[in-house]
Amino acid sequence: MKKIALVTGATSGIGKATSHLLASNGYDLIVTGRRENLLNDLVKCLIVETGAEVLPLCFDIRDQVQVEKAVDSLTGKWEKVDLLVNNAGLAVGLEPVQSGVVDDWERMIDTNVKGLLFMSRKISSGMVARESGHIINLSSIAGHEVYPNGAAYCASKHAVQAITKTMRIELLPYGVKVSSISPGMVDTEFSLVRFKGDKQRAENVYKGLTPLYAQDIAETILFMATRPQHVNIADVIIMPTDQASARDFRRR
Ligand code: NDP
Ligand code: 8X3
Repeated sequence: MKKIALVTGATSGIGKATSHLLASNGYDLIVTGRRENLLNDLVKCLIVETGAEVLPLCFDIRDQVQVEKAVDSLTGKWEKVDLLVNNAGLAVGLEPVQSGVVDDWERMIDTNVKGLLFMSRKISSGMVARESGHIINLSSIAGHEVYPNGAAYCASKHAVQAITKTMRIELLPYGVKVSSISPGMVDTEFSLVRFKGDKQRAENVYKGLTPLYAQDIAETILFMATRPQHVNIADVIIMPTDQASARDFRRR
């Protein structure tokens, strides 16, 4: 029987590329996001291109009621999620704390931390009962380092690291793997979202250097997900060659 993967934030960027790669490599998929049109387009494309079975779940991960309703709607084989990729997340704004926008902080913390917890809570309970499964959390270089104007985002990704490490201990008795992947700069809709639709500012982030692409992260996630049962890749820090830290870049 094919394994089931659930990828949050599959409408764009890393989640979309990961969904394509998992579907091409023997997984049936549950894909989630808020933008229903993009989700439906993705489902059609995945079915045609890969022959995988694909189920869309459209909801806002910040809303616990929506998360519970969506996961509770799963029946039959879809209830048995083998791989959860906790990918949905975002940065909003780039401001020092003294002039930070509280709504931006709330969006980041509610999505990156609480949303990831809501999903993990619902999906890991089945993994515990079945004594099998794998959770891969999208962390960031910002989960290991900090940079000015990024307090709330860095805090949210440090929280992802803490949740990952805690869950790895909690799920140890049940043989459930918990991993994180911590990318540096990846060219997705991330910067467009961070700068609230300012295309020029978003493009400047990647100017003069070669960033990572979503496919690079998807390939690493597939590798992590397909190790033998006795191997758990705990965390992967993956950077563009043109980036040495959260603050050091080689631009030409
Ligand atoms: P994108 O903006 O391209 O994709 C983000 C995805 O998250 C979208 O599918 C979006 O779907 C989903 N999402 C955001 N908010 C919500 C919400 N409230 N409810 C449900 N889904 C939501 O960014 P990336 O692909 O780059 O980001 C994916 C992950 O990778 C994030 O966790 C990010 O922090 C992390 N990351 C990104 C890096 C980068 O440089 N790009 C580097 C390191 C980590 P929709 O809008 O349809 O809801
Ligand atoms: C995204 C990478 O450096 O913008 O997580 O925080 S960074």
